[in-house]
Amino acid sequence: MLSNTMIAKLNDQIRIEFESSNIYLQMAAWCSYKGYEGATAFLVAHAEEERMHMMKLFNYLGETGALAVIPALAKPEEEYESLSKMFEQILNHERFVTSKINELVELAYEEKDYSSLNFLQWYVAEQHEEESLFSSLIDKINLIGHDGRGLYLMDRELGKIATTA
Ligand code: OFO
Repeated sequence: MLSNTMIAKLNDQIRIEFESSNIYLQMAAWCSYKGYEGATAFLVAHAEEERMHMMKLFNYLGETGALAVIPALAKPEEEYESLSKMFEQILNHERFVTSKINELVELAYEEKDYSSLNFLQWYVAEQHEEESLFSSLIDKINLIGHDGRGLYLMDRELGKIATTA
């Protein structure tokens, strides 16, 4: 059985994953509007992944006899300065998500809640993967360059990742 604090924090994480999904979907809309087809496909797929992260929490709360609460969500930004700035924003957002997962892990330790500790390991691994993916994408953008050709190559690369993922 989960503590009330754990239930509240897991529900808050539902909100964070949901909002992440919406942020990436809005970014995908901006990319589509700007003609970045590869980035659009990549971000749509990533928005779906975040929804799956949210559903895992929703299911875990249900399985443990707790009530999952579907929250009101913040509206994402609509305008972005550039593709490279957008990826920097994504990396910062993922770092924020990692800090929230770490808080959950700390709480599970404090409460000797081994079930949640085990459940959260998946998120720890996932955050490690996501931070490393986005920082390598930023490195690539900086390497390829920010001019038209560089953006074209980067967009193509993102499209490839979206189809192979
Ligand atoms: Fe991209 O973060 Fe979910 O967990």
